[in-house]
Amino acid sequence: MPLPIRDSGDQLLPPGELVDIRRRLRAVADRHDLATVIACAFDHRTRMLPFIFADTRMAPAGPRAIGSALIDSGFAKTRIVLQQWNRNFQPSRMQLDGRMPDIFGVSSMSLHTAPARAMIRDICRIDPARRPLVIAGGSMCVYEPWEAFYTTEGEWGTATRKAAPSSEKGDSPHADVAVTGEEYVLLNLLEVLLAERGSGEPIRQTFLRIRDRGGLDGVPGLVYPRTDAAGRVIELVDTGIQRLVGDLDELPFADAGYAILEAPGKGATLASQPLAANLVRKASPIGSLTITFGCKFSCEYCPIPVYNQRHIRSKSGDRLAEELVRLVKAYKIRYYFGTDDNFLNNQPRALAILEKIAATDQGGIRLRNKVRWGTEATVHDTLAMRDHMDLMVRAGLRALWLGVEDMSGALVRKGQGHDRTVEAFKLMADHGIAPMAMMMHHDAQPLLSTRDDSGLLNQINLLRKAGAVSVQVLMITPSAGSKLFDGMYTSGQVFTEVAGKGVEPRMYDGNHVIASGLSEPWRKQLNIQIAYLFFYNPLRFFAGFFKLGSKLKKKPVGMQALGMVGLVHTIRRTIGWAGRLIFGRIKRAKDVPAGPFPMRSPTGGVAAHARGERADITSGQ
Ligand code: B12
Ligand code: SF4
Repeated sequence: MPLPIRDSGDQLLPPGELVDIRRRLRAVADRHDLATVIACAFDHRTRMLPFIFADTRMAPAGPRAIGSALIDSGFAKTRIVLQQWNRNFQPSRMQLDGRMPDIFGVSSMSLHTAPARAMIRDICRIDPARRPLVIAGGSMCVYEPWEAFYTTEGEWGTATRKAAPSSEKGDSPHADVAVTGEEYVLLNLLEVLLAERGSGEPIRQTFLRIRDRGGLDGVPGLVYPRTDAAGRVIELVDTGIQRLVGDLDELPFADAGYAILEAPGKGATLASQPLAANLVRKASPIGSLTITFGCKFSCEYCPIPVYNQRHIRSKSGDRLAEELVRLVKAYKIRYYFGTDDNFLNNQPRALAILEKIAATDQGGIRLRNKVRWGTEATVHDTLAMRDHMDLMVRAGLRALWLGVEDMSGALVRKGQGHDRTVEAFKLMADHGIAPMAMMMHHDAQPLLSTRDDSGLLNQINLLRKAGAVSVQVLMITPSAGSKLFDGMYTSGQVFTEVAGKGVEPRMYDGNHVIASGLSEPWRKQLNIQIAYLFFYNPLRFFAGFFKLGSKLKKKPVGMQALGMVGLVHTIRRTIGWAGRLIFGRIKRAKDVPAGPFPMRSPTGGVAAHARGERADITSGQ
């Protein structure tokens, strides 16, 4: 079920409010001297195609954004730890500025629920009187906030939904609060807490005091537990859907987040200093950059448009150019990935951004020579830019990941039919912009078709001829917050167990076939491997050398090399699953999974983030 939409006129924060709250917090920050550590959860078992390089070589934007917001609000003692780089980090042993931090934040995608829960379990080993305030956030909490409150290993999770005996549920170590939104929600929470924090009082105590008298109920975007005297969770209170910042120029600059990254390492604790500026580029050769949020399409399997309350939000060209100049100056990062859902959503805005970047020459930094970037867009919007390809190149844009899905239109129609997709790919390739195909395999799509081009391999062949530099093939998988989610469960497509092995959150990656109505779903698992092998192989790698003179230069060869390495990992990590699908018994879910605890709004009504029980769309607070 998609998230609810807030009432019209109440979906966005008042203009200027995100800037203002940071100013207000700066005025009190020194007095409170808070130390915060934000850890990004990462399950290393998810490392395979198509993200094998980007997943660890690009410091993620979410935790960096939260870190930047804290720094910009005056809380200088903030550190970001990425499990991508620090597998052994143990929050219960961390010290920042010689003490246990006041706040411990966990950022996680649903896919990384297992390590996120492990970190929460670990921090909860600290005596409650000394424990930092534990705040969970990221897309896991946006769509399934209950995951932060039930952390017993193997018992709950996006997929392994084996409910524990109800007498034990509440005893599970848990976060103090889940943030179901963005920077503003956290800052809003801090402002409420700091307004009442007694001198020297542990902030967790302030939190519990205010929480217990309902003082957090006016902060939309939180889910917190109500507990009994022994601290056991009884139910969850959901303060509603967040209000979004409408103008992304109000966000704090991204460079601050890079300055507080923990260096890659093997230790369980934190270093005395963050990663030095001159080493940032080595650890994160690709910089992820927020440019826009939202998408005008509404594909049934995608939660993004509703998450954004159907708004398309953007930074201005001026802001973006300044941000890039700062990043180049401070960290010399050359390659960037825009975290856009569809960068070309709004053509005038995209053109303004491109023109500004192409024209910027500031303090000796000529952006068009200094940065190379890529982002996501749709075939439809790319074709609409056909007269502006040169401008894209002048602005340093060198790759576009296009949601091709299934070009036959059997899955979705968003202007990505065969002819249009091929046209868009050729157009880009002719201009030296690498076309990167994102495909979605599904039950109705054959591996190969003889009569038409509906087969997976037929389509990959077309894309290859049209100049595709990379392909990704993901199996359609229920995505929390999408329209398709409930139906996939109630129609019995989603597996809970295969050959005695429970489906884990990390398998919701599109690489594992964990949902299919077919009696032989292993065919889909093998199709994905065959499709990758068809595209990434030594033959095409060597063929790439003959194309070095094309506008795409070394990109096809480079991507083939990466793709082959990625494919080895993909096969290694999914072949066992294919075996289970062939030989094992498949158990399927019957119902839409809801969380382990009752969840309600502050007034006792239906919770905005609850699943299953929401009869219609309700607004937040
Ligand atoms: C860039 C991106 C990637 C990159 C990430 C690379 C990197 N290292 O950064 C790549 C291409 C590798 C990738 C891969 C995948 N991705 Co991806 N990706 C995105 C995308 C487009 C942008 C993420 C981003 O940086 N956003 C910008 C930042 C600023 O926003 P944010 O991360 O949401 O963080 C904000 C809040 O969540 C919150 N927050 C975050 N952390 C914390 C922590 C605390 C303490 C608090 C208080 C708040 C908080 O505040 C932040 C600031 O506003 C999003 C869609 C989107 N628009 O968000 C999908 C998204 C994150 N991806 C998603 C998925 C499913 C995947 C894949 C599984 C592929 C797939 N099947 O689609 C793989 C997983 C790979 C892996 N092993 O991890 C889903 C996650 C859904 C979920 N329920 O968790 C998303 C949300 C897309 C969607 N379907 O809606 N992805
Ligand atoms: S075009 Fe992409 S971002 Fe937009 S709704 Fe469809 S899948 Fe989601």
